[in-house]
Amino acid sequence: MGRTSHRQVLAANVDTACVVVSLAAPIKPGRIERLLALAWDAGTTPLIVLTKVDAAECDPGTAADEVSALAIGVDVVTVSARTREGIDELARRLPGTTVLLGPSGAGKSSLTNALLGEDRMDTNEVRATDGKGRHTTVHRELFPVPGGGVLIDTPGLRGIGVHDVGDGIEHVFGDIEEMARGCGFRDCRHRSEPRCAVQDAVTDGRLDLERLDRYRRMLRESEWAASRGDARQAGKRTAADKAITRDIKALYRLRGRRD
Ligand SMILES: Nc1nc2c(ncn2[C@@H]2O[C@H](COP(=O)(O)OP(=O)(O)OP(=O)(O)O)[C@@H](O)[C@H]2O)c(=O)[nH]1
Ligand SMILES: [Mg+2]
Ligand SMILES: [Zn+2]
Repeated sequence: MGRTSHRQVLAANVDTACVVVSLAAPIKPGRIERLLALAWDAGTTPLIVLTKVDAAECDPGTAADEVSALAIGVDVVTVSARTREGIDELARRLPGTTVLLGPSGAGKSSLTNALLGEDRMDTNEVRATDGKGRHTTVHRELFPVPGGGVLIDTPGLRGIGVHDVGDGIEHVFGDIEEMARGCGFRDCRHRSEPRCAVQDAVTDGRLDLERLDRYRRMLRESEWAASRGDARQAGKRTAADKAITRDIKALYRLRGRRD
């Protein structure tokens, strides 16, 4: 999926964006933060789904704590599509329209099948060499959920550009933005400026330096994108919003006839 179409999966009418993270692979904080920014920016409520707990590489509780620290104000649930651990609880949290986001091989389609209670989506083993997925799902697919609501499976997102996430950055890094209010300079870059409250937090261990680096990187990219003036992008978003709204309306009409 190209960068320009990310917003398409997250347009109007989506209530919950599940950020699907495999516990059978190393956790990539930057990717989680970008997906969260994308979800917030699109006006959805993100939920982190740690999946493949049956095949976890690390202690699931420790992983959940690590991910919670990146995802302030976001719930984290742990599941296995294989054993169905946590699936019913997850289903109860997704009453409206839900989209599954995450890299190829994370287990989005397996989760779709588990939530639907039947094998509707094809799935594929991740590559043995590097654990990457095979981009098995190539189109977005919408399904009515037995208990009500709509589930949207998506192709694995390849790269997420910052013009896709916009205001989401402030939301994801709300802790740092809050700290920054204490900086001596309004336009503090939190590098070597005097009276920098953010650097103070790093020094006394309240803030992870790597998280600060990721925040700075995203801000830089976003400023760069803004300086280019992405009017064309904004136009595409509108068209994409219309497309998904159409899909969802059609699905509800179908449900109405069936019920
Ligand atoms: N052990 C275990 N394996 C799982 C689980 N969920 C998915 N897998 C496996 O992970 C691999 C990838 O799963 P998919 O559901 O195809 O992943 P995807 O996110 O849909 O990938 P793309 O369609 O390529 O974006 C498959 O071999 C699944 O069987 C799980 O809960 N436990
Ligand atoms: Mg898939
Ligand atoms: Zn500062």
